[in-house]
Amino acid sequence: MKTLVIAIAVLALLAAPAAADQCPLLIKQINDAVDNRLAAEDTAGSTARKLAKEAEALHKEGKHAEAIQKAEEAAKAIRLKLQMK
Ligand SMILES: [Cu+2]
Repeated sequence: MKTLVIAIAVLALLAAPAAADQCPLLIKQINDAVDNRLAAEDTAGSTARKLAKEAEALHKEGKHAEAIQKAEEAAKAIRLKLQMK
């Protein structure tokens, strides 16, 4: 049991850096997609940008899982499929 707990902790540590550089990539995809929209300042576009900004803030606070969730929400607003690495 103890071994399992340690194994999970090690996995979490290994997963953290991957998640940490995942968020900016997702946020960039959203902002690029909004930039490429014909009417970039439409409602969906500004919603996506707002959510991407929130994702960035969460990422900076080290809350990567929440940042990714926020990025996914942003992508959904503009029907963008995010490329996970
Ligand atoms: Cu992050």
